[in-house]
Order: sequence, then structure tokens, then C-alpha cells
Amino acid sequence: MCGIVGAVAQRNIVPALLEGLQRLEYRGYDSCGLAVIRDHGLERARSTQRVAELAQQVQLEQLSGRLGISHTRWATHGAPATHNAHPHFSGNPPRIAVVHNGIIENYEQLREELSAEGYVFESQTDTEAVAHLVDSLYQGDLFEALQQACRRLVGAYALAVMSSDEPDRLAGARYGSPLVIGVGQNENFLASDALAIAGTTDQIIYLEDGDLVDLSTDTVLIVDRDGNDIDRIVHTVQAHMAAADLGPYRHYMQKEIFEQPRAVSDTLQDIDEIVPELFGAGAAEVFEEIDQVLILACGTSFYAGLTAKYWIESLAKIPTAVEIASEYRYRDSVPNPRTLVVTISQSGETADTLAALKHAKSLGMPHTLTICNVATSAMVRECELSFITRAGVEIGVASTKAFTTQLAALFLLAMALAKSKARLSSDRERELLRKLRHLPKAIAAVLALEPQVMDWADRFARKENALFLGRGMHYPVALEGALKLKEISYIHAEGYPAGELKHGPLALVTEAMPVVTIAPKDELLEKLKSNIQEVHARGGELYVFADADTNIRPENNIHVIRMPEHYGMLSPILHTITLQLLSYHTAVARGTDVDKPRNLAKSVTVE
Ligand code: HGA
Repeated sequence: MCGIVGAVAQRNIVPALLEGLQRLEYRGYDSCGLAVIRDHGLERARSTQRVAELAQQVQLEQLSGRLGISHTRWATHGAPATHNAHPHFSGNPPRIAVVHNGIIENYEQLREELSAEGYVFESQTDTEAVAHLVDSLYQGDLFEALQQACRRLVGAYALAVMSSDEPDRLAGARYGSPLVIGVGQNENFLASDALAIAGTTDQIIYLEDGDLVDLSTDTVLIVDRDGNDIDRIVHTVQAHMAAADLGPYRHYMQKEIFEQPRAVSDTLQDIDEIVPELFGAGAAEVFEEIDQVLILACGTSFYAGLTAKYWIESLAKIPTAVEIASEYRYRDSVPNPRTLVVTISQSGETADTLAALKHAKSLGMPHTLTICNVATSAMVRECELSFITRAGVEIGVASTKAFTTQLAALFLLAMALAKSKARLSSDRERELLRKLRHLPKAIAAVLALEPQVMDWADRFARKENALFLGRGMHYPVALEGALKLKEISYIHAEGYPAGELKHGPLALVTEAMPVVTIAPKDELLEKLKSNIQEVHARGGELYVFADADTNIRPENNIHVIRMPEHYGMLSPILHTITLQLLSYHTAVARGTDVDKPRNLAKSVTVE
């Protein structure tokens, strides 16, 4: 989603701002812009193209300055057009500049009030109301004006603000959208995440909701939501340089698919015994106290949750519900205080999931756990317990290694819950841990199937629709496979439990509809084989990923790729990877923008 980079320095900060925007490109955006203060005047460049194009424009117009703010925009209010791109200005001549991530929910009311005061709106964005609001409250003290403005804002925001009257001051605010401070040598930064400024500083302060910040080149002042001065910890964050390097790969998505043996292995570390403390101090008491699990998530993380339901109910025998976060938060539900509320999010900042978590807590469910890839994220801070996956930075918008590491973490959770309820014998624990330890090697064996999958992808690229079938715990894998194909190749795809086929989707089956089938060697195999025959009998073309010992053989219109030996309960992790490869190579064959699919964004920080 939107990215913010701002800087106050003793040097020209335009190159640092542009580099920061480039580092945020992975989040997905539709326009971008940058403003600086030069000779006490505001100047800006904005573009509906890529950051590289903005950089050319900036060079052409010779923009430079020691104070500046910049932005990549993923439009929520107003089309992705230049006049809607941030920074937004206010004043005549312009005096206030604002970049914003989030949604100002009372912007219509503010617009009316500010228009009545004589402000003229040049964009359709909610953000422009913030610029005029700050200007209307400005009496020579930017920080004071921003503090007052924030009291009027309803919704979610990360803001970076500057005034041409104060060329050494950068102000910011965070409520509901992520914002960090980068502390440098005689220079300070604001950014949406540490990765944006990793090229410049590794000293990072994570702001809390309600914080406001007043920066100069050598001072950092933070006040909390009650206006009290507050110290926040400065973290030394590993520079994520490696993430930006593509190495031998063509796209980040491909690189991240191939990083999965490492990512899963790092996530599992060297766990040789399942203990509740893997999920944080106090987990043993919490696990004892709960008698049901509620998983809240969105998108791919939701499918990780659906898979976990099979594991938790099978191993721990604890009833588990999985809900789409944006639905859960707005419906009447029946809270049970003995519930473990589990949120799953790559970034830990997903706005819908965060809001659903807060909603669950407000209903009186205090026991919360998050599975997330960012240790410093809002969700980790908000939850009683946490498990940090070690996928590393994921740049491709379509989730790959974040998903499989979430699955690995959720499997550990199922085991830990089972053990705390005395439903996991030590023999079974040892056996499952052995399988987990072997998982990175098994993933590597699946990755070796890439050339065979590429053959299929060429044929797939010519289709406009596809069905994905799975049964049992491979049904969520089918859903995830269909989502991945939609996201990056723009082929319409649906995931179905194979037994549902005859209740509707079979009507769609013709030779134009490829049917991808996940065929593990499990107790449902014979039933699945019947489902395959149902498709075959109607002239459908099947693409089957079959475990080694399933005895499913290729024949006319049934194509088979043979998977390595069956991995029992861990099999969904392996079957997911072939589907990632299929989507990836299909998208490449169709020539789409694989890492930044149209209309989508990484870290979905707006509702
Ligand atoms: N609402 C603002 C910012 C959108 C945003 O944060 N996207 O991630 C706009 O539409 O410009």
C-alpha cells in the first residue's frame, strides 16, 4: 500500500527520498510524488508512472532541498491521477505539504467546513482535507497545528507534514497506519517501514498509535496520544539489503518461492521439543485456560488459517473457527472468553485483521496470539502471545514464503495445543518433529519439479478460467492455488472441495476449463479418483499433482506431475509450492507484472 518517506537533513535529501520510494515500490502503488522546501517555497513533482519516471522529472526540474516528503499512493479516494497524487499542498502560495497513508473517514465533513472557510480543493482525496486543516490551524508552529488537526481526524493515518515557514522541521503522526522514525547522523527520517530507509540508517523507532513526532536534523521529540512527552526505544534493525538483490532470479516472486527451504528452516529453528513458550512467556497458562480457537485473517493468511483448523482439530481436538477479519469485525458474534484468538498477517499491520483483533478483545476475549513476519509490528504489540515467522522480507505482492512459514508456525501451534491438552504422545511428538525437520529438504525436492510445471504453464497461459480441486486439508491449498493464479496471471480461477463438484461447478467443465487437482495419498484418495473420473467423463482436462504412491497415471486429457513421497499432515505445505510455481510461470508466459500485479498492494494498511 501507500509508502511514506520524509527527511530533514543538512544535505540534499532528494536522492534518499527517491531511493526510499524505490524500496517501497514492492508494496504496490498507482502514483507517486515528492515535495521539497527550497528558498522558503514548496516545490513538488508527481507522476502516475513508476518511481523511475518521477526521478527523471525531479532531475529535469532540478528539485533539491534539505527538507522533503515523498509518497507512493494506492488510491482509496479519487482516481489514480496526477492531481490526486501526494504530496498535497495548502495555502496560496503553498505553505503546508502533507503525505498520508490511510483513510480519513470524516473527510467529507472537513471538506465542507474548510470549503466554507474559503479553501479550494484540487483533488478528490481525503488527504487534501488534512493539508487544509493543518493550514487552517497553523500559526507559525507546525507541530502544534498537527496536534490540533489530529484531534479532528477520524479514521486511520500515518502523516508526514512540513511547512515552508519552518524549513528545518518535519512533523508526523501515526494512528492505525504504520510509521517509523529513522534516526541518522545530523539527519532524521520518517518512513512507512524500516526497509525504506535501510540504505541510510539502521536506527529505528517504531511509533505507537496516537503518537506525534517533531523532528529536526538533531532532535526527535515524540508525544503520545495524551500529549505527554514520551521515550520510545531505538531499535537497531538489520539492513535488509539482501532482500533487494534479485540474484539469478527473474522476479522477486520466483526468488521468494526458491527461498522457502531456508525460510521454513529458519522459522522452525532447531526446535527439538514442543513447549508453549515457543509462543511467548505465559503461553502455558493461556493454553490451559482456552477451550476453543478463533483464527482471524485475510487473503492468503486466511487460507493458512483454514489449513490450521484441520491440524488443530485433528491433533489437539480443540474446536476451531476461521473467519475473514473484515467480516468478523462487523457481525454480531457470540464471544467466549475461553477462546484463543489467533491473528495471521505477514506484515502484522493488515488493517482489517488488526481491527478484528481489537474487536475480539473488546468483546471480552483477552487471550490473543499473532503469527506474523515482523517482530515490531502493531499486531505483535497488540497480542498477548506471538510467533514470529522468519521468512525474511517478502517483496513480491503475492505471498509465497510468508504463507508456507505461517503454515509451519501453525503446525507447531497445533502440536503445542495438543501437548498442553495431553493429546500428543511423546512418540507422536518425536515423529512429527522429525517430519518437520525434514521439511526443508522435501520442499527443495518439490522445487526441482519446476521444469515440468513450466511445460504446463505454457498451456495454462492460453486459458481464461481454471478450477482447483482438493479435499480435506488440501481444500484450502486449492483455494490458495486459485487465488495465486488470479492475483498474478489474471486468469479467473476458483478453488473447490472436490466433493462439491457435482453440486454446481461441474456445469462449467468443458475442454476449455483446466481442472487442477491436488491428489495426496491419504484416506480420501479413492473418492478423489472418482472426482477425477467425473471431470474426465465430461471432456474436462485434468492437471493432477499426485503423490508418488497414488497410482494415478497420465492418459488422454489427464496430465500428471508426480510429487515426492507423501508427507502426512505436512503435505499441504508441499502441494502449495507446486501451485505457486504454476501461477508464477503462467503469469510469466502471459507477460504480466508478476511482482506488482495490477490493483493490488502489499501490506494492506487500509480497510
Ligand atoms: N486515502 C489516501 C491514501 C490512500 C492509502 O493510504 N493507500 O494505501 C488516498 O486515497 O490518496
